[in-house]
Amino acid sequence: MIKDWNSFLLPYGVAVEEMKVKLRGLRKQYLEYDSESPIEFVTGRVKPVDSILEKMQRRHIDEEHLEEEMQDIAGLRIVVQFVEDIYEVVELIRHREDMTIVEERDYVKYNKASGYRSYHIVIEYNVEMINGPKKILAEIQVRTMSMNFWATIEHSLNYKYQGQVPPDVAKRLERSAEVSFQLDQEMSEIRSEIRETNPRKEHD
Ligand code: 0O2
Ligand code: 0O2
Repeated sequence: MIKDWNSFLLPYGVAVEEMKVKLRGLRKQYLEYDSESPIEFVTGRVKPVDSILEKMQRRHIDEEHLEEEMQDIAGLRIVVQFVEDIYEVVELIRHREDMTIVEERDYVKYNKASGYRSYHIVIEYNVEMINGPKKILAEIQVRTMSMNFWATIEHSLNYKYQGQVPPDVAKRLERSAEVSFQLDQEMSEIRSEIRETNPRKEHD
């Protein structure tokens, strides 16, 4: 029985704060070298205890295996402009020495039945605590602004209906996910056409 959730969650909180700074640093670097950044913004959170308990029950995870089996206690989200930027950001993370990718789920190419799209990366991250180093797992979700718009609304509707979204609403959400993805593709096409007619130095 985890009696002291605060101390259990402490390394996750430290990790989320550190990773937010590091990932926001990527945006700063892009803007330093170019006038635009594929990364729009980065958010992060430690999963609230009630959500952890609910997920433990739903996924039959016991406390001894919580650290290995619940990969999103520490969650980071990177919101980018274009679909191609998702893969660029994933490659940036892959080459970092302070984050080790242990699992990847490409829900961009292979969307979920709900219509959900995002690229999920599970990483191992080392946190230096006062009593020594501690390795934790964290989930990074990389998605476009359009995917984020859809997921945020779908998430709140799910919450409102307590997971029991009426079938007609679910169908409309599924269709709107497709429309939203078409918008992403159209934006990418517009950008590449603009770049062809008006090439910038970096893309020559
Ligand atoms: P809710 O509405 O219940 O989800 P900052 O001051 O900007 O440094 P802050 O305010 O601590 O940081 O948090 P941040 O990074 O702006 O964003 C926190 C919110 O982003 C959370 O809201 C989450 O909704 C969302 N979020 C960010 N990353 C993730 C993630 O990886 N997974 C999930 N599920 N959500 C994420 P709240 O506050 O938890 O409220
Ligand atoms: P939160 O913090 O409320 O967002 P599972 O929870 O079993 O479905 P698994 O296998 O642990 O998922 O990991 P997965 O599917 O890679 O990622 C789960 C997280 O992705 C969810 O967190 C959501 O943040 C997001 N997600 C996955 N599917 C959907 C979806 O259909 N709609 C929306 N809006 N988000 C989705 P949690 O655990 O739900 O927690």
